[in-house]
Amino acid sequence: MSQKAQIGVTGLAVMGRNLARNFARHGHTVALHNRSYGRTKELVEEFGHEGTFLPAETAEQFVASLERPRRVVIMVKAGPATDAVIDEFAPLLEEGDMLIDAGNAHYADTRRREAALKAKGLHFVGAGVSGGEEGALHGPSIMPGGPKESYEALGPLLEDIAAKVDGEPCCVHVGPDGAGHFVKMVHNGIEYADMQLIAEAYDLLRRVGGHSPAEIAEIFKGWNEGRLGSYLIEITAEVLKQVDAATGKAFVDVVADAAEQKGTGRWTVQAALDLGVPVSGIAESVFARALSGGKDERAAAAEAGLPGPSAGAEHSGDLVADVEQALFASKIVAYAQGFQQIQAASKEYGWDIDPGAMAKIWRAGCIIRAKFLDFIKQAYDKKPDLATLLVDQYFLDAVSGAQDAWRRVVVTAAQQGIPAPGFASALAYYDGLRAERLPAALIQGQRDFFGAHTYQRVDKPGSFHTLWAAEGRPEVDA
Ligand code: NBP
Repeated sequence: MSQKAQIGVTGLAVMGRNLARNFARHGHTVALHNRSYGRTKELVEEFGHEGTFLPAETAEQFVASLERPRRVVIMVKAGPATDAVIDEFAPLLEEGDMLIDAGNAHYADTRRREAALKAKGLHFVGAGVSGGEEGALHGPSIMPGGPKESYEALGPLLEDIAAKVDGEPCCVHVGPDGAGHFVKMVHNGIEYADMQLIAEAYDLLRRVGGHSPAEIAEIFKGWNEGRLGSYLIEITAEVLKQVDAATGKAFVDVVADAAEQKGTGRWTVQAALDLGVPVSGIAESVFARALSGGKDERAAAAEAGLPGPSAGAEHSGDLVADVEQALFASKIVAYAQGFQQIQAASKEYGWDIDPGAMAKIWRAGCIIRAKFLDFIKQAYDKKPDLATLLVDQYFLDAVSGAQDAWRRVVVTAAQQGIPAPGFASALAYYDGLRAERLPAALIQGQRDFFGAHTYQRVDKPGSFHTLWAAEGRPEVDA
């Protein structure tokens, strides 16, 4: 074969097909492969005119059509399929060649695969790709991990097809081994929190304010022009103004109220638990989806008639303005927690992730793209080791400016019996963070009482244990 491809894509379902087209539209020759040849054939028939594709029926033909170092993008169903593809291709590749897993793999799988392939002299790059099928075609946000040296040969191609902000690509080498997939996972976790907070804002505007979905769509449209400006706010307005053609009702009223999940939110919370990072905003959003899907429990509660508050107090304030403040402040908390998780993992695994660069590559192409990511980037540019985003001046001012309204909204939700776990837990996190003394001191006392777990004192160094059973006996150095 004379002509060689700069990059190849194996796995040509919706995501792989669109990524392949994106590479081709940017002038790269793209080798194509899929387990079943039908998808490969379809792609060439439908979109062959968009660029230069080299379709292959077998893995051997595909590998032979790639220039060296070979760059093989894997875009298959995450899990055993990825391992199957790696097992098929690795023996056909040579030292220095790259396998790039652009699917939604768990970062622990990516770490395992990277270590195994490194031993064979191959580069394995776990790359997070966000933006769904539209993003894959028109410019996703790309979060590649893997060996730094692989980025030299791979980075320019990925940057070519990535979304751009002021000409700057939304793609950067995140860090070694599983760093890219970890960051993509947290991105999805933050997305869960963002969506839950938006849903709570809608619910309060509807149930407390009595606004119709169409009116709330207009409110969100207005918010999208301000500091909340983001893709998720924009599409929320679109969803809320949608009318169901069959019934003439608001679309949101004909959709079953059980939110589904694919698992990346859950992974984020599981990883956060292991790292000991309180991502309460993400956790609440995962649990809220689980509660919404708890058919049996909800039916039992309805049957038992679990009572709400006897009299719902009026909201004291401008509800729309207050909810905007509560939404913005809670969103800041959720992002602060997500970034803290990234920093904790970076430290744990020695990834050396630049958090400001993550904010930068999320500004376009991905689901959580938002105006305020610019401020996150600036915060980390000013102070890369920022302990929490909440102490950066912009965010500190925003949250302190919002807090009275935020508290009013949480009070109203509690008094009227409307669940707002995202708003309430974000506020509790904020109050926990700023507390001079936490009741954790009492917990330490309890732990020492029942398990002799010892405690530290505020007035002198060392570990102490109180002889609880012997009344009046002094504490001892442990
Ligand atoms: P799917 O996740 O639906 O996977 C379908 C592809 O996997 C097909 O090409 C299929 O080949 C291939 N495949 C399977 Br299934 N088992 C295989 C095996 N044992 N060996 C080889 N190939 C196998 O495709 P998708 O929705 O395009 O998503 C691809 C990846 O991108 C996933 O990891 C997904 O999580 C991630 N992702 C998706 C989105 C999105 O919006 N959809 C967004 C971001 C990331 P076949 O044609 O022969 O059956």
